Amino acid sequence: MSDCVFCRIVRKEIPAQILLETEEVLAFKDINPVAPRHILLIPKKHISSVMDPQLPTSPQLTAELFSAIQQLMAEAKDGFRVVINRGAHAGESVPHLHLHLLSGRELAWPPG
Ligand code: IU
Repeated sequence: MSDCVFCRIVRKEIPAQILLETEEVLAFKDINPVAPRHILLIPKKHISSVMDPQLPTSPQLTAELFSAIQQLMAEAKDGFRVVINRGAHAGESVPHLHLHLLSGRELAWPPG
């Protein structure tokens, strides 16, 4: 989608601190981190949310998402959390599927 902020990051029209890029996924630092290490992992193709009926798009996307989590979190020896916010009650604010990868501090459970 041309005006989607994450699509614009994918196209490098908006600067972001990119940590990993593959054929189907992109990972970059969250602009407003809530943990010492807060990464967003997104499909490069515009998928509106985890409830988008076009999911699952391809086995390659699924494989690249999980491979990216393993690569990005390899150093998070004390643990990490993967979060997808969906809907108003969860605080979803950007309509392009994104996984939050959080590490670097103890994370409370249940989440607030
Ligand atoms: P949410 O789950 O939709 O609430 O997460 C959106 C995240 O995208 C949130 O943590 C923002 O800080 C982050 N973000 C960003 O990193 N860069 C941006 O240009 C915008 C939002 I807009």
